[in-house]
Amino acid sequence: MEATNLATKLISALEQNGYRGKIVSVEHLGNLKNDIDTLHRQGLFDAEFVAEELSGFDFTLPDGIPRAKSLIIAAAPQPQVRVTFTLEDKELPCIIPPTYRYATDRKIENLLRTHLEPADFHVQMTMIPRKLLAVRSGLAQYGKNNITYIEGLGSFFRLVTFVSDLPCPEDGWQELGFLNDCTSCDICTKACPGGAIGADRFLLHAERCLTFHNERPPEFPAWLNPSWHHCLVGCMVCQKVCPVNKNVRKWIVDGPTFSAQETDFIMQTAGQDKLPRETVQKLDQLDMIEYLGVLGRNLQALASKHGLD
Ligand code: B12
Ligand code: SF4
Ligand code: SF4
Repeated sequence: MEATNLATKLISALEQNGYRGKIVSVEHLGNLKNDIDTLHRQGLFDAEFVAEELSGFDFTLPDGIPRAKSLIIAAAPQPQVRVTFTLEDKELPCIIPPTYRYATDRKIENLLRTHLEPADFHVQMTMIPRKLLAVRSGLAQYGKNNITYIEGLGSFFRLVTFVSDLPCPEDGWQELGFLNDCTSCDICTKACPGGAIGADRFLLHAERCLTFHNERPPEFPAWLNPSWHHCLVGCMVCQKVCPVNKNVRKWIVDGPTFSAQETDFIMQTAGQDKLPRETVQKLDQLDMIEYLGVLGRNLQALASKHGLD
């Protein structure tokens, strides 16, 4: 099949499976790097953020795709998941925000492979700035809260990116765009508990974001009021208050319940090898294993808030 048709078919296949996607030329890898480097040179990033988050990006071409020609970005709609912990005999429901389900990354990768490999094309997942590519490719637009939005999905989707040797038929590279709705709105700015969405600049003050602190150990900084936490990890405030999310903000599915004994193990931050197999399976199913080191501390903050400690 001709590459142009295959690219069109690939985007349709993503849509038929409930995802959205775009393809741009691999030459834009340099543009993405340049966008990030420019902000870095302007001294707009906190040092801890640079060390922990920016260092995770890889702007080099993967060895596995020697004749790389395109970048593929895909969005997978995801709900909030409500999981229930048990403290003594009381239930503590906790929300896991959308986008913590890594499983969709592999599903999308498999879907792309199924279409590309018979035509001798290849894909490899890549860790590049995904919101930036989503907006530059025309897949999404920024909200003032720095999260990206897609028509019909609000901001409730996880982004994933790939490098491929599939030629890019046409390139819709765009200027950075943001939602029209944001021009006369500052609801998220006012609602953000840490003041991370500054009125002084568009770029998030990441070091003031609850997510930045509750995703990593060991202690919360002194300025962060533990009662602000309302999710197992992450934070939903700037997405829930946003009017553009009115049709998705109540999209919550129920996840597993953790018994009093399981909750106790997790709160003691027992290592994976010390947890019962069933508990590990439940956490794994939620893609929460990698957060095991912070779940106990976060649960403690939520328990205190609800008078359950
Ligand atoms: C680092 C990171 C974080 C950090 C920093 C967040 C940040 N804003 O950078 C922390 C830990 C704080 C964080 C928090 C969250 N994150 Co996060 N995070 C990432 C990660 C790994 C990289 C993000 C990144 O590129 N940062 C670097 C900055 C420079 O990029 P940027 O924000 O796009 O900045 C651009 C804009 O500011 C723009 N810009 C600058 N000036 C101007 C001016 C105008 C007018 C315009 C229009 C644009 C513009 O240019 C900048 C780039 O050059 C991505 C995964 C990935 N690989 O991309 C997930 C990701 C961005 N996170 C995600 C989510 C969902 C969250 C949380 C909601 C978590 C949660 N549910 O609890 C919060 C939201 C915080 C927020 N309001 O942004 C999703 C977003 C999905 C979506 N719908 O957009 C991603 C894509 C994960 C995924 N795989 O889906 N995250
Ligand atoms: S709350 Fe308002 S300003 Fe913030 S992202 Fe939504 S529409 Fe934009
Ligand atoms: S995720 Fe929470 S803390 Fe972070 S910017 Fe949004 S409202 Fe603020």
